[in-house]
Amino acid sequence: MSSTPENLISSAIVRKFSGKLLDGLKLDVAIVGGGPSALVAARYLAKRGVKVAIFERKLAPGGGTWGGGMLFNEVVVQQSALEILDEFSIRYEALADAPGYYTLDSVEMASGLIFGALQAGAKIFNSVSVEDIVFKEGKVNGLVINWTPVERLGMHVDPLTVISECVLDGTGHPSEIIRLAVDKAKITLDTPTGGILGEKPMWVDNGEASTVENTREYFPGLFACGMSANNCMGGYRMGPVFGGMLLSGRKVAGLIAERVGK
Ligand code: 48F
Repeated sequence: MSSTPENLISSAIVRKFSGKLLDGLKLDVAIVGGGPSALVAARYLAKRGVKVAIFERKLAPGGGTWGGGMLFNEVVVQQSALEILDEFSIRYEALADAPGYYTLDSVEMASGLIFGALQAGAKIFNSVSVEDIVFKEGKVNGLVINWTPVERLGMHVDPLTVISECVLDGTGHPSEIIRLAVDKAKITLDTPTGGILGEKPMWVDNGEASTVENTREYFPGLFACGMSANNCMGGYRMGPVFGGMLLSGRKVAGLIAERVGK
């Protein structure tokens, strides 16, 4: 029987996706979460020739970017982050009454960051939840993944694994991957207590600066960026200003690229 269009379309999707997933099972860097800091990290890593993929729980990557502030779909960035927006060709406008601050459309930012990461060569696996880490001989070696609908419906389905030289926790406020590593692998983090210090309340300028400062390696091979890094080190939250997130992503890309020798 000859192939029908229905059959050709379905087989093209299955073949292409299977190839992408097969290729994604062994990475230099596995990123968990597709928020703004992780998307920036993915682009800068991919541009340096690092094999990198993002695993994002939701259907749409972009994390907390889409909704702006309280669903008013505009966000604010500071001057120091403009060159990162330029790198992604995302447009912004100066605020005449607030020198040093710029506004931009949050939908353009989310879609621009996603597009920029993909165009640079990073892969994004959406609707995939990371439910555990691979931990061997005292080192974080990768991720344990499953479909988000499997997770949400509580289906009893075994996961698959992704092996990687480094793991980046970009899961935002809860630091899900670092939390898993502390709770299940009993690792000691490079923090004053050895554990997660926990995010502090809102203090915009302090939070913005500490997000970048706190972006680093917390255990050999395990890095954190964005709000996850701030949660690890007890930094303040900052709301809908995104310069710190963008700068955090660029910083962690540099640290990881050095770590994997690229
Ligand atoms: O929180 P999120 O946007 O990450 P971020 O880069 O940015 C924070 C800002 O959006 C905002 C802020 C700015 O001032 O405070 O909150 O730190 O995105 C985190 C992403 O990780 C996904 C989650 O769905 C979201 O898109 N995520 C979280 N846990 C998992 C996950 C998991 N276990 N597996 C896969 N994805």
